[in-house]
Amino acid sequence: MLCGTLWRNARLATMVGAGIGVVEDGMVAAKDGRIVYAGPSPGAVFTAECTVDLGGRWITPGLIDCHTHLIHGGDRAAEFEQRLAGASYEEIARAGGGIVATMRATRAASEAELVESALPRLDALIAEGVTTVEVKSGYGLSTADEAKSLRAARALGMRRDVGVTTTFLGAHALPPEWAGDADGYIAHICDAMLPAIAAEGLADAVDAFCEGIGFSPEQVARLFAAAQRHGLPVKLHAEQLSNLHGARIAAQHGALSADHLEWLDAAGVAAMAASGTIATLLPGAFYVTRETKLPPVDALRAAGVPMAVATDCNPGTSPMTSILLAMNMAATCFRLTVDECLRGVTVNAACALGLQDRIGTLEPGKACDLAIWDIERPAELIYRIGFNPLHQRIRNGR
Ligand code: DI6
Ligand code: FE
Repeated sequence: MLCGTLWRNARLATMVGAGIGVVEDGMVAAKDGRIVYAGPSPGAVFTAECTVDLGGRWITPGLIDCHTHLIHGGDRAAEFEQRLAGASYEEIARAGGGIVATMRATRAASEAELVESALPRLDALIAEGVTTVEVKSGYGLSTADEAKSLRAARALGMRRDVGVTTTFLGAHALPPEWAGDADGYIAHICDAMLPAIAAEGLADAVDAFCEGIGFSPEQVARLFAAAQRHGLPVKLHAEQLSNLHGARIAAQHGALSADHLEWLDAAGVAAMAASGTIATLLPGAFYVTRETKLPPVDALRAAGVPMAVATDCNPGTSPMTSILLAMNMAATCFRLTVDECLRGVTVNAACALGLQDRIGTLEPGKACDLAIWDIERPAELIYRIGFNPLHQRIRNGR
């Protein structure tokens, strides 16, 4: 069979089956941007236009960061200093800082400025082998500013060779114009913002922040019903700072993922297991907020809830642009295994975006998105801190 590129003499972590699907003497063949073979050498007989001998390097699927807030104006370094001096994240938020401070900076920025300021963050992820990134809005909090943010997110995918999926997070915080009327703001999102954003095709999913400083489960349920009327899948920031039983609402709506989950209880785990909702763990936010409550990883594992791992890159609780560090923190802080960390940024992250048919594993028919690593064993990707062993990143076979 004639193929475009053949990578041979490689070790593969295919992510197929349980574990990470190791193939010790493997090869990957690509044609027209897709994988046509990934498995043991010699496998099928290929004639390739280009053959690359990887000298025993490891190939994983291109990494997927399935939860980021890459698009935002400004930064919150001053709040970081306030927190170092003793203020809590919730105190700062209630005093008009936090998400609303970033909202002001985001509203003040043009679409082009939002793109330019996000590119260095995106480039940091790309440099670590990320080939797909999810980007949320949620710092505009008006129709025009949310649409601007989502257009900026889509533009990132045109400025760089990376897959971008967009998530509308209008229900991230209550903007000042709606102070005291969260129900009114949710109705406005359902009746005006979401229809406008859906009509322009700007969002691939809808998310909300279910929290005392965010929105109640009842409000989230109204939003999710509206999202489903527009045919959009849903995700939820749930049980991050307290247990409002948001994961149950997410599960009831067949959410792709529920994210954070430090305060998730047994009933929430069971609901997620029943609905097939992915648990996206965000150890960067756990670390930055100095959370001590651990997500119920043992219970999630026992219930068979697939776990994803992401950076949550945002200016407040996770100013982190390293997916490798997110894996390290998931292992060290949350006790995920090496295999769980790797599945968390590949196959399970693909599921959290509803893209499991296109990316996330090394399998024929999937996009040929690869990360090629200068390592001897996969654990090195997770064990080192601040070290990047990426040899090469391949997207769509190139
Ligand atoms: N949870 C978070 O950790 C981020 N958003 C959310 O809903 C924080 C966003 C911020 O502080 O800017
Ligand atoms: Fe987030």
